[in-house]
Amino acid sequence: MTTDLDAYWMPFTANRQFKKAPRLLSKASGMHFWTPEGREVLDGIAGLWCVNAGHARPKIVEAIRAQALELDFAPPFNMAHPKAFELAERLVELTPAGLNKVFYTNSGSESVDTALKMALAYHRVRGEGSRTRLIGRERGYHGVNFGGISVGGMVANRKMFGSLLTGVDHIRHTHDPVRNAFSIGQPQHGAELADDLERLVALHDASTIAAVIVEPVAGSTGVLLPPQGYLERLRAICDKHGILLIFDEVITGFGRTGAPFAAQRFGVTPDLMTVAKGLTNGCVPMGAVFAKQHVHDVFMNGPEHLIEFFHGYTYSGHPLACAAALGTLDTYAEEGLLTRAAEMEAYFADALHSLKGLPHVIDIRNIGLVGGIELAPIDGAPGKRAFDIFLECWERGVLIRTTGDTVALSPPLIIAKTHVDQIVGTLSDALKRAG
Ligand code: PXG
Repeated sequence: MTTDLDAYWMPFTANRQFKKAPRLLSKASGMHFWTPEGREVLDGIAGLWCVNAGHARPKIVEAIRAQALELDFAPPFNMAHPKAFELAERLVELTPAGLNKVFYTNSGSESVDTALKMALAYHRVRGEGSRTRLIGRERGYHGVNFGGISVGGMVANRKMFGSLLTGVDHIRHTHDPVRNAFSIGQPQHGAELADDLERLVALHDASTIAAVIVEPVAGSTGVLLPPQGYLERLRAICDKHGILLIFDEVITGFGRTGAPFAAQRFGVTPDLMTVAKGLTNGCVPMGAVFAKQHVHDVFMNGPEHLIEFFHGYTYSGHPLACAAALGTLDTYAEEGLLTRAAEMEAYFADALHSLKGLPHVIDIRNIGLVGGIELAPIDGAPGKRAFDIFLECWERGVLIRTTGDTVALSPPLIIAKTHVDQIVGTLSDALKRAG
């Protein structure tokens, strides 16, 4: 057992607070984690929105083990290994129509920066090099690399890091608790917020804009759903002005909203789509960008012996990641997990919305197997109320996640109704005790 916690500088963690009272996880299986002391903890957040098939699934474990023995690494530039192609073919069977080219990365952040670079290069190779502007959205989260924080909309992730990318602007976020609080599923009001893109077109001119990136459902910034008609309108405005639409599906991909991808759930297809997390069930780091055929094809016009896109990572399409992803896709398919959230949605929604009326609950949001419960902040201590609830749930054996004063839930898609009851029951007790 590790005793010295000093050397490890932890990511996105209050290091000093954590090290005074560490929360360690040392084992996992199915819906559960265990602490080193052997305490069982129900996983209400699929690790970190990634372990969609539950923990330690045999097909995935075996695929990784066998791959490590057979081929540990193959260079991805000018060389390849068979599973990278096999996986790509399998993936494009699942994606929305037309998104049939796959570029591999190692994380969501890398997927986002890859997609942004693809969008810029796409316009340039087709002779519209003036389209250099990237548009994000307030309250967006697109990982932590420079491209992602530039188009992202979380001030804490941006303010420390200088001038970021130049030529970036943001459309308004869609969170509107005054009109939409306690909506079940997609809120009714706010499709017109997509028109904010027209405002930016009027300001900058479409000829300067390369792409717009949004999360179909924003996760990290508090589970914000697209108002009915909003994504359709954004798609139409992008089409009208020749702007590429990028969906960041790092959280929503692989079954989270009840369809393989949120693009299918909402019936709106982007030009580029970023994924990570559920691609390998969180077992081996991997991300990907899916591109529409026409985006890919404009790159394929130069001399055949030249590299078409000067981009890639040493670990793009790593053999262990490809094997893990293939094992993951098998598990998803055998157990119908990519549509299971749709079957569980009504039960999950009823359970969540039963928390309405408990102390401090000011909004509840849900779609598929994603839930957000927003609490009124403590005066002068934003985030503290939700964090106290998180600690209380942890003590009572349920792992939840908080962002600001919103509790976020995103359980593994294998969840049973009894687990839903346990999560919501524990939250309910914690909320009542928080009084
Ligand atoms: N895009 C989106 C939409 C994400 O949610 C990333 C990109 C970056 O992925 P990587 O693999 O580089 O971390 C994410 C990551 C939370 C939470 O608590 C969510 C994420 C990461 C950490 C915490 O909601 N999402």
